[in-house]
Amino acid sequence: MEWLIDKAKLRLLQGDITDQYVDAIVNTANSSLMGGGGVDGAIHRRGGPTILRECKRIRSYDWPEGLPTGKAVITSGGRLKARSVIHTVGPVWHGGGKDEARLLSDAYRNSLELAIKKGLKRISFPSISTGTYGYPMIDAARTALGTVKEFLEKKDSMEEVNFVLFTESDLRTYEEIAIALFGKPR
Ligand code: AR6
Repeated sequence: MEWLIDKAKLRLLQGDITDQYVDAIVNTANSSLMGGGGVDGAIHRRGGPTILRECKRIRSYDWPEGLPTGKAVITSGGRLKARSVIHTVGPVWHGGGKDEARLLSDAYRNSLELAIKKGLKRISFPSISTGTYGYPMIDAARTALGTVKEFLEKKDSMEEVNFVLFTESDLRTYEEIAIALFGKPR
């Protein structure tokens, strides 16, 4: 499904984020930036060792203590089809009372802001925090889509924002929330 928000296309797709041919894909990293499972594992596996090398450099120059939750950094895409990878850290779900929604929103907004700063116009997100970090899909979808909508209404240099959901049921959840927030798709 697809919507137009100001001048930008917002699309919901089912698939593997590492297949995306865009300016940047977003990685659901952890604060070590040293790789992991899920999206993070897939990106490093398919993107090759350059990405990890760049992450190590970012750790030693910019974030020696690790990348805080909600922040974002950028590396090249290595062997991926995507030109760059934006690494962000989503919150671990603790039941909703630990500022999770604000931190999740920060992860999306800071990723978009970094993309714009680097002149990148087409970006693909996975569903941040809804795997290993245990964030409930419905709540995550509401925050993810609401944050992107607000961002696109304020800034007009982004051309395309895709959400790549791994399963059909995750895609349906995002679609329901998107229809409630944006109205009928195009
Ligand atoms: N493409 C698209 N979506 C995917 C893919 C893929 N290749 N693989 C998994 N998903 P997760 P998190 C979905 O665990 O919850 C890592 O070990 C998955 O179904 O990747 O933010 C990091 O190093 C889920 O809905 O990220 C961190 O330690 C969503 O992507 C930690 O996990 C996110 O799942 C981050 O946990």
